[in-house]
Amino acid sequence: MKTQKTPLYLGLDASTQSLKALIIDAALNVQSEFVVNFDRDLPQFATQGGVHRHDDKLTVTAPPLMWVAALDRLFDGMRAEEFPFQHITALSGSGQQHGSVYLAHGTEGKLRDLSATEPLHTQLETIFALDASPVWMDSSTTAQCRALETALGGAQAVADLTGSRAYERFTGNQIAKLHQTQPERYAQSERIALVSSFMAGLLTGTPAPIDFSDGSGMNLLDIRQREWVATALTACAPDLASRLGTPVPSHSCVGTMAPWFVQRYGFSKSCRVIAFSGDNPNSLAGLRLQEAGDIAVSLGTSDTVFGSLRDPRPSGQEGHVFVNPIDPEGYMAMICFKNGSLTRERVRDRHAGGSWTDFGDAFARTPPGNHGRIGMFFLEPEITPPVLNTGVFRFDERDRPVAEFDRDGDVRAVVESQFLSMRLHGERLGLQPRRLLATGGASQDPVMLRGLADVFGVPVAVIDQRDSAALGAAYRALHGYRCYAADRFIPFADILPSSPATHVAAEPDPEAHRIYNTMLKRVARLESQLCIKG
Ligand code: 5FX
Repeated sequence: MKTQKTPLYLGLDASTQSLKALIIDAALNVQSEFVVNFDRDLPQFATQGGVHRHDDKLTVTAPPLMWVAALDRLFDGMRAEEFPFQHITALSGSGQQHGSVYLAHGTEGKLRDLSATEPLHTQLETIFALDASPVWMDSSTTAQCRALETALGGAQAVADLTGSRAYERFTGNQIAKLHQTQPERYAQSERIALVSSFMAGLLTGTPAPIDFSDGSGMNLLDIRQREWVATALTACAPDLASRLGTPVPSHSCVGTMAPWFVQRYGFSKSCRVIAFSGDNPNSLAGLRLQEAGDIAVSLGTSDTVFGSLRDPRPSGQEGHVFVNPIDPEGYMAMICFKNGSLTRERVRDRHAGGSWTDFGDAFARTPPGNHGRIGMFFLEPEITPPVLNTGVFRFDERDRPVAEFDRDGDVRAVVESQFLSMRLHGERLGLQPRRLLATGGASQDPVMLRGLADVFGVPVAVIDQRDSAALGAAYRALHGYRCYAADRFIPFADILPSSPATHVAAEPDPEAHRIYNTMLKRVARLESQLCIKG
């Protein structure tokens, strides 16, 4: 490897399936990337897609020791390629959100007394009070969610305080379940970390604080006061505050690299570790969505909409508000839609012979507004809006249910209803788009770009940003380091100018947009009739 002498900034991404490192220089150029895939490279942990699915079909966990072994493997691989660790000025990271790591009494001593001749994972086998960490795919805590909502005065009350109603995967509910079902394990846990703060703690050699942004995915943090909600902690488990530690702003410097990394890999003793955060907050940083109104629409297997905002309106029904990872005064909203690309593909396969070109032709044969017809395709149980009964729900121009549309009508309906739903639920949380950045597999498709521009009434740019979480972590390493060096918060935009996506791929058609404004109210009404029916 060519020795790179300029200061480097490293972003680690501990995602569900892999651990990645992405390195940038001070001019924001990506210098190199390395990856360890859990299933392929660490077969001894026998994961599938990085997780273990349990027989009850609801419990999903990952072995936390695997994440330690992955760090050994990643850095060993980089050393084998003569990576210049000594030039890394600062490092930050990203973790899959919501997952929790239970550290037994005595962990701090073990982190302090590491021998540089041994890998981490053989020395840290015994630090875990629980060797199966619940992750974000777990949905086994419905009873704990209802109990939290009852304790705090209902779903809207939980959302007003913590940014989201009680969700099964959110960490507070996971902790409550552990305390109720395995109290001895809870008692053994001296610290409880998120995946993000756990990884940061390995690097600094001392348990690292949870950052405000990833901490917002726990149903425990007051997103306005930026402190734990005492009633939520008490409702989940006793003596929880000391186990969680004090949360910190996401740009905080949480330490320097522990001696083990300095001795074994040649990191500089002064290499700073900036607080790690969740993968979605890091993606927001990676796409540089610092301006309120810059909203990303990620069109993937599921669709996600997220963006920065100043005046959030958390909903007791859907979506999430997190503290913003790059603006300590701000917020980010995020909404997940389970019926994304796969659902569009199923309509394409049925009506366009599997061809996106034919799908596009069918879309173009019907006018915006589909002659007043609305069709909602919930081929998977939907998260937003919460609709459990799967199926296609078609309505005529007077909102009367109908069994079928013609093929062109179905094609237009799936695109329009999905994007109208995104706009509706985004607006409910306070997202007001100035422009959209489309990312993900389907974001280059002209049909999607036209639909997004017309439904939202704003220009749409396409941004092809793979590894946005790792890149965001590298950006935050650079930004956090500059804040640390200046001893004050420096606006992210002063260091990383706004999103690089400048090429507008679609401008809205005002006439089509007017039609969608009217349809939006009908979609809201029709959706609410379908919500949570099993
Ligand atoms: C967000 O709330 C989620 O649960 C997922 O996007 C995880 O963060 C994936 F890692």
